[in-house]
Amino acid sequence: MSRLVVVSNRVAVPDPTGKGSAGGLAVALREAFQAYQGIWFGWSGKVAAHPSSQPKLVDKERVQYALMDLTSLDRQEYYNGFANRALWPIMHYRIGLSEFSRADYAGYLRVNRTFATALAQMVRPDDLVWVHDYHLIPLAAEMRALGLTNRIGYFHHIPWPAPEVLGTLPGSRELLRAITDYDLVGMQTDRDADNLRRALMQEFGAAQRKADIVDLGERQTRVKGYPIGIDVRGFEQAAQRSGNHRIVRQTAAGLGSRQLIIGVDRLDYSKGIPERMEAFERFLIGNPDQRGRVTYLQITPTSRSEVPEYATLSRVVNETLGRINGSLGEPGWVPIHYVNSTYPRSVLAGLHRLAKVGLVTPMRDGMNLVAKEYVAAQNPEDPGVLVLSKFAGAAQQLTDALIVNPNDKFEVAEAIRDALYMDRTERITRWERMMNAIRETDVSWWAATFLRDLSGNKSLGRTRTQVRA
Ligand code: GDG
Repeated sequence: MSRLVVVSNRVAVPDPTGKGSAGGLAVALREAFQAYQGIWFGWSGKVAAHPSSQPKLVDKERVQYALMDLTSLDRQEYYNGFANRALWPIMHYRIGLSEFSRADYAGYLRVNRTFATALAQMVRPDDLVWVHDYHLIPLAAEMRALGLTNRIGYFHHIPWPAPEVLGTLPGSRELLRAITDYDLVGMQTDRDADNLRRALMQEFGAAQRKADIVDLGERQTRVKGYPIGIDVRGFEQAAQRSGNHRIVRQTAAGLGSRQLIIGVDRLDYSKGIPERMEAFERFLIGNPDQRGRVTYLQITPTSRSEVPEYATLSRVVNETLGRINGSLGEPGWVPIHYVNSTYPRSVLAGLHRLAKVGLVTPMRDGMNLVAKEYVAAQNPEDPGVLVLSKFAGAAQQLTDALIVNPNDKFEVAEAIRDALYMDRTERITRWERMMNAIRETDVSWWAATFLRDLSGNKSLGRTRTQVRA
């Protein structure tokens, strides 16, 4: 039986106590690992002065976790540097925020090579290899250089920008070349898949065969949209059972008759948090009767705090928040509640269910799982309304949300108002359609569809002669 080898930047080894919340990818892959015996390879998250070239192995149920440590220079150059300061902003169309350094890029390639060398010793010829995300774009190329002819697939969790935007990044041509060493490349949306295919055609004169196969002469790569889903059933059940949770009860009691508006995002400039706060401010200014009647709760765990642009964002968010609460708040009413804690999924589900409006207004997002979680958590008899950015991948599927341009705070303010005033019949109709969409493409569907395409399409396999020296 062929095994499934998953590779991602960070590896989520299950908590020995069974507590703790499984991260998104862990949930996504849980079922895939039921169908295959598996290995999950990646960075342990730890830094060591002299890391071993072999991974530390931890066996848990059907999965063997293979954990690599990095040096602090690796972490700085590969992770904080090239992946998060150069690639992430470009992929999110923020050319001005992208900080390229040759040293970081060399570190990025070095860690990919180290991972490929360690993997090459573990992978058997008929194993399926599934690589995740922008930290590891060159991994297949490094594995091919070591002679591996396995089926290797790549899923890109974040947006893939238009060729003109990607082209501003030094090294992007090399990354494009490297991505063709995958047999299958999955994107969140057809639009992103189209962006990558266009870049390959423009840079290398690749021909497009059939709808989604790009032909570069000596090799072919399939580039296709696979919108990632959530565990709809699990989230629905968590929301139904959440009423007794202390934080959910206290939040409900604290609201009294006020309506709750919710936002849940990592502290990241792609999520549009200060812009959203300003849209809410605009809503309160334009609708003075709503003051004291709504509370906006923004849950924002901090992330990537070692990257300077994130420290700047943190300052901007705090200033915006302070200004709005100071100017519009009243004794006994704080317009925006902002918390940086991380809550268990069950609490998040319960808070989503309490909220009459889900505000998901990223400036750019590969998919945005929060949008789907908000929908799944609603009470079918009295669902809330999702306000969703047109620049989230989720907007391609959730067309019954109130779709907005997050750059226009007046438009977002109007959508907040429309959401709060929407009658129950319309809320139910919209919610049912969105629920159908997320049920049809839940996380099991996503993993199974990607793996079926990766394992099933014989024409995508490579022979040794196609492997570059
Ligand atoms: C990347 C892409 C793509 C948030 N706060 C807490 C918490 N979360 C959970 C949410 C959700 C997840 O984190 C965030 O997922 P998103 O999709 O919204 O965003 P990214 O982290 O940027 O993820 C994105 C995704 O990959 C998957 O492919 O959709 O576009 O950027 O599940 O609920 N979870 C818990 N406590 C929190 O306080 N337990």
